[in-house]
Amino acid sequence: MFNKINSTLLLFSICFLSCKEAKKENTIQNQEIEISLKKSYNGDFLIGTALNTGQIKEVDAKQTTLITKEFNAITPENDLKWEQIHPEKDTYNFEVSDAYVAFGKKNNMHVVGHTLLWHSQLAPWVNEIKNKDTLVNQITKHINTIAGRYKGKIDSWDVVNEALNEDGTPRESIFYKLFGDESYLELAFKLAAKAAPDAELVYNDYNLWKPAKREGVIRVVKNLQAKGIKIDGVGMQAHWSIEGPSIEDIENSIIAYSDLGVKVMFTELDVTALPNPWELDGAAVEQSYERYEGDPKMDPYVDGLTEEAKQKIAKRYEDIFNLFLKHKDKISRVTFWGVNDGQSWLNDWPINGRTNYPLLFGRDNKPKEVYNNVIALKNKAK
Ligand code: 9MR
Repeated sequence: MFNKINSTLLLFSICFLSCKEAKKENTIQNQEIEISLKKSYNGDFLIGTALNTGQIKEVDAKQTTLITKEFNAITPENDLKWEQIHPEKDTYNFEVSDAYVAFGKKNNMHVVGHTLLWHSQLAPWVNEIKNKDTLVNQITKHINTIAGRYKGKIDSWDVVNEALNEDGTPRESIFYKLFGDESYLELAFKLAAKAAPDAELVYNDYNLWKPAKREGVIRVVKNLQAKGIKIDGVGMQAHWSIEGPSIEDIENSIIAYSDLGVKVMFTELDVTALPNPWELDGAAVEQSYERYEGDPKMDPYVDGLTEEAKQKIAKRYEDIFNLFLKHKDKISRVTFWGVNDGQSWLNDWPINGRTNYPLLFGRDNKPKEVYNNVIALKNKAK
């Protein structure tokens, strides 16, 4: 009797242990076969995305799952810009920015702050400032308050955004005009370094592949370095199309910036396949082309991309990611400007109300074919 009980117990424990082992093995296998961008590019560079307010507030569970599965870095698309976070002289809106930072921390993500100083989307009251001293005071308060609040929480700050013209000369922003020179950049980087000593500090701009604009960035970075002011990276926004810029121009900029001893980040990647008013150049949001609204020639893929267009986008993304992989020692992050095609600013710029397909996830939040192309590059490289 005793022996019978004993052997039943033994049988039961063997079964229990082997079931447990099998379950463990299954979980490991599942983890291994769960494909994602962040896992595929793990060890190369971070893979980021820009979140809109709804995504920060987690209003759509499907999108939240997609964001946390695929990405390990986030940027707020609009909610930390001056007009949003500091709309009146003594009023700050921290509700969404706090939620944004908490979302990043909860999901162990690299949290980017975008942006401390930008001439665009500036609160109207700042544009009314008429003298340098007042502007210095207000910039100081703004940076100390915001960078200070998220000290140790925001990992990387776009300290200054879009300070240069296309030919590399200083943009005549309110900051430049009242300071009389580019020294406002020195102030901004100094303040950010003090308020958020552990954060990575970045100069961010579009069209940084352009040789002339590249020279402007080199001037800005060298000037800060010569004065002993901390700058850690150059953010190349990367609002590109299937036609350009050339891989060679992008590569030359990666090398030039890296040669300055700073990291390179691709901070706002998207690829448009729509025809654009051909005189259009760059990503300055002030440009608008109302006369093309509703023109079907300018909006050819309302019912979906053609096979040819899909292939062009896939090829372009492959070329871009092959370049990124070639220079992965210089690149710390690649961030897409949005999670899915439906959210992209490129549906409304430079022409309102178009149907664009610039990202790796569709309007249904499902990965598109181009997603597989980007992942496959890594499998090839292994
Ligand atoms: O994607 C952003 C869009 O929702 C805003 O309407 C727009 C307003 O300025 O800004 C867009 O993001 C910009 C980013 O902050 C800086 N680089 C260019 C981006 C596209 O315009």
